[in-house]
Amino acid sequence: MNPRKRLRTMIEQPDHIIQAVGAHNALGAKLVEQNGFDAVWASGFEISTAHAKPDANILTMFEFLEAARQMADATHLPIIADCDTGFGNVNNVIRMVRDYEKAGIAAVCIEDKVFPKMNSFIPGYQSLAPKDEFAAKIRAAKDTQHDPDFVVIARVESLIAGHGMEETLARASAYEEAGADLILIHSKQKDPREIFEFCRHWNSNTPLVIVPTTYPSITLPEMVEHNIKVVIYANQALRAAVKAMNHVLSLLKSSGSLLAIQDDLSPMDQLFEIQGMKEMIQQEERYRKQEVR
Ligand code: SPV
Ligand code: MG
Repeated sequence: MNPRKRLRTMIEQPDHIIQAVGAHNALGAKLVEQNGFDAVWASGFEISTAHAKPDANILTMFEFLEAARQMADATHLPIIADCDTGFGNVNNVIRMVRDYEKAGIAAVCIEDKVFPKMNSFIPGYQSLAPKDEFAAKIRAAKDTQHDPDFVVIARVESLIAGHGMEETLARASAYEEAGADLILIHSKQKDPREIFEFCRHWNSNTPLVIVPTTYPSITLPEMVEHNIKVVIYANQALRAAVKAMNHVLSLLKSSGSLLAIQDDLSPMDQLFEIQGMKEMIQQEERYRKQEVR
């Protein structure tokens, strides 16, 4: 089954929570797949960090797309691409959907902030786009896609920007009406209470997506209870990698010896396995045999 169909099937499967994990390149995506998750989140935050650039639309669409394309190329998992605000207005969204669909991406997610967006956890810069303007972007995205299985996610930043529940629900409903396949409801609270409140008011069949970065206490049974369909663990793998790399680098610097860090390293064989080295050698041998004949 192709990744888009797989994502659609998982969305329609009752009582299954899709667990997506953030990545910024093929390696990250591959590890997400090897650890049994359902999908990869091509995270704007991760891709920006990997370029040592702020998560604020400093990178261009091409750079985000190229990272997502490499992830799709390296795994069989559906890639859910974080596309910020759609890289501009409706015209940019139309080009974006064409290009992401051609690259084999299963889903795109756009958020209702003004371009250039700012990472949701930086206070003071969270300006929302007018509701109708963003709904038009969702309509443009849905009108542009060719494959009916391609998924468009509308991300509501109204709670992040400090607007009330009423405004937040009105925005989510407008984006649903515009054709969004899923609604991502984002929060920066330290506990999931406002997310639960939103879920209780969400009397609709359009499934919900959450990103519980700031409220890690939420459990999978609580998500089932609140009808949440997709959970995105957006950046934990990268944050773990940065911590592990810093640990090894500081130990190496202070000790001046590779022996001090041996226990902290993945074996080389594991990296060859990620590369697909064995398969490459097997394929070369197959063709070499054909040459001899
Ligand atoms: C990302 O991973 O880029 C996201 C999620 O958009 S968040 O950083 O929580 O806004
Ligand atoms: Mg992002």
